[in-house]
Amino acid sequence: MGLSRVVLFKAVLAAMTLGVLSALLACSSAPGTSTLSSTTPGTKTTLVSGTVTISLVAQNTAFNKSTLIVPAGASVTIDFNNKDSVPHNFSLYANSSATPPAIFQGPAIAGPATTTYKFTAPATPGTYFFRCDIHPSQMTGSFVVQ
Ligand SMILES: [Cu+2]
Repeated sequence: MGLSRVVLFKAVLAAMTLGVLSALLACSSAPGTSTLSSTTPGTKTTLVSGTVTISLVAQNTAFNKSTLIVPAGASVTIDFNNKDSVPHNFSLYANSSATPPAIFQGPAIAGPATTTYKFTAPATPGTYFFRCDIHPSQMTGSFVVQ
């Protein structure tokens, strides 16, 4: 009961959002009253933001996340926090063979320090591979592009 109410509420919110956007884009004739009768519910996925920010911590020669998930082609920002005194970085490769050139290779930083890495996610969905190039056997993970 409670859950279904929440689901309904979210559905109404989504419908309202779509309704407003549809009204803005198409000058709908009845924008204020069409919250549950939007004609374009299927466009929802195209409204997902093309940017994503990920927090990634390096500590004790390990990343705090083993899987990162981003939309295809998204503008990715990684807020990188190296809590170790030794240098770490973040690099993205097509797969775990990590054959150069990297899709993205962030400059290594010695900690404790933070930096920001920005790059564009691959346009092709799939499971890619990230690692710290200084510790390629200890600091690795899956970078999933959806
Ligand atoms: Cu490292």
